[in-house]
Amino acid sequence: MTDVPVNHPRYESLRLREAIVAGVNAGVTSQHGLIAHGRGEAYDYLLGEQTHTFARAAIAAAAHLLSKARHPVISVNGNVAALVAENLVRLSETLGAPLEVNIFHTSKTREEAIRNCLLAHGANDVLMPSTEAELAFIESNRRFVHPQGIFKSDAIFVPLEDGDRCQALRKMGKAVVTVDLNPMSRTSRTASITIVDNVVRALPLLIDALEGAAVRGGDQAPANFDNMLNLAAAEAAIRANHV
Ligand code: PTJ
Repeated sequence: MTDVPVNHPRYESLRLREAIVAGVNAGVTSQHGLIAHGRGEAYDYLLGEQTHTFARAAIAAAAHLLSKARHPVISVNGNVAALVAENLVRLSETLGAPLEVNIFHTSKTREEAIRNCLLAHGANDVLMPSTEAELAFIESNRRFVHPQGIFKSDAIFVPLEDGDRCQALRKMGKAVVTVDLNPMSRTSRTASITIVDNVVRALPLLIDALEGAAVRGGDQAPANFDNMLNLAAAEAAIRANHV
């Protein structure tokens, strides 16, 4: 960052703000993405800006679910492209899952910018939304998907999802793994597995969990993961610290 000293107490938070602003300036992130980021910041603050035990449990369950999926896909929007493009590419390689651009705020130009951002960070191929395949149960731009990607998938990793599409994907019988700092959001409550953590911290841990499982020659199913109980633990952590 240009003018913030590394020892500034809010350095990491300010670095992420700068990354999101850079994403907007590069045409990757929408202006609405700034507001969504601010909401995430607020929840992260309430969570003490750390990865909690409930997030680690969700990451272990997510690694298991995604590694067992027949056709996992990684859905990328403008916020995550700005924050974690390199790790999305690493996840795609580790999991052998395609990256697919899918955004809420309609813009062909931004879809292309997100694709280019992923290619610049080492992706070989990026699937794009198409009018050849549409998701059921949803009206927004996010219904347009790639026939060989999200449309065909049995499991989707979609950090910072919106509630409507999450519900639609679940109704279509697909498993959804999301990352959302708000344990009370509709997405959090609808997803199969919700990792309540900042995507910046959660993604490297998810990649580690998948790589660790590969080294061990197969992972073990985490015992009794229950998404709603896990979300209750996240909400309790917020209340214990701040009410
Ligand atoms: O690029 P687009 O058009 O697809 O737009 C992307 C956004 C994120 C703007 C869009 O999907 C949106 O409006 O999302 P929402 O409905 O505001 O939901 C965003 C959720 O992500 C909120 O619950 C935030 O708390 C959460 N969030 C924001 N930043 C982070 C986060 N969760 C994890 N890590 C973050 N860094």
